[in-house]
Amino acid sequence: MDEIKKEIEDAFKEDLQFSSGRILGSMCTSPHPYAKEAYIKFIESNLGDPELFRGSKRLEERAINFVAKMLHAPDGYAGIMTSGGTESNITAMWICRELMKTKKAIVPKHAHFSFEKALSMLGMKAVVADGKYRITLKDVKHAYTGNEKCVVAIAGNTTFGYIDEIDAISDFCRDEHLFLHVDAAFGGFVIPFLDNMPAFDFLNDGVSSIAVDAHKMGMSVIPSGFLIMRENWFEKIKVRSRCTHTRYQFTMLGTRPGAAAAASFAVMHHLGKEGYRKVVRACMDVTEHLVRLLEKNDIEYVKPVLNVVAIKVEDAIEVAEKLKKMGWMVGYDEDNGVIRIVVMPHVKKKFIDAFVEDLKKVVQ
Ligand code: 0PR
Repeated sequence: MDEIKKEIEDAFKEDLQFSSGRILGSMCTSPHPYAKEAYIKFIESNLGDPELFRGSKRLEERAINFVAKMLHAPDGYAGIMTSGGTESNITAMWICRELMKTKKAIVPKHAHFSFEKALSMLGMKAVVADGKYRITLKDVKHAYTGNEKCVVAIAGNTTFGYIDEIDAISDFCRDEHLFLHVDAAFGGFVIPFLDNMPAFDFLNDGVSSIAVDAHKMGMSVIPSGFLIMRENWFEKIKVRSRCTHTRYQFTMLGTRPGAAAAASFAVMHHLGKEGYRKVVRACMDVTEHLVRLLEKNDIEYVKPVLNVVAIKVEDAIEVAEKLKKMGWMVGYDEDNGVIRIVVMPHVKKKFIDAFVEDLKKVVQ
């Protein structure tokens, strides 16, 4: 027994901790203490059989409601909790295929690789909309042949944190009767709390569904994803769930953690909009600090719109590898020639200062 405990302790020590300040390339962070506490309390709960866990189910509904309101979802919306952006995007594509009877989707070049998984599983094909850092309506129109019925747009893309031209794309999708899924897995808990941001959510009447993760900027535990639909199109993927205490399931997963729902409810209702605004403001403050240091040292970067900074480098793999040897974990995208810093709440100014000193040694 002691040996097992020791092995667990050793493994835990081997894991990097967000508090070390060394993790600069992750979209996750240390969950809020309220989320951790609720998670442990509801550790046994299974939302695959919600009749047994009615309290958890209620907290899931309350968390979904918080996210839906934040996204200005209209009356008649429906939502589910998922394990994260990947499951939300797969489910959205699944519903879209069933609802629109389509096998094609217009997908931005900078879309997260979860769409590759989704389309492969669903026997669908991507029609790529190509744009620099983000896509505009022009890029969608360029890709559109008249046969596609599904469009994906991103609010906070993985490499650059850029927001596609969702308002204009939404008008186009509404007029052409296309399904528009917005992947706001990252941006969903950032954009609503910043000023002068474009409308990316259900305020655009052509937006059909939105994916948002609370385990990214929502400060909740992993796995906390949300998928909100303008109408209850989850009916399209409903299956009879024999031998559970409920008749149907509307989710990709069967057994699902009620603990994630309790944790998400706890942190959302504890922080509220004002609390999230403070979290986001602090991250943007550190982002601006990083940008000033890059400017000062003549290091090229892509001007950030959210708390994601893509730094231009000659060989992204090599730079990331050298930084790793110095103890810094950054994301890299060799296709776009950048390393990526995600300025999450655990990324403090003092870590950025030390990081830029080392970055200078690597790139100059
Ligand atoms: N959509 C977007 C825009 C994303 O950036 C991501 C993940 C997803 C969907 C998928 O979300 P899940 O991974 O929750 O299913 N983006 C991060 C990335 O690739 C994921 C990540 C998180 C990577 C933590 C590293 C890491 O340490 O950058």
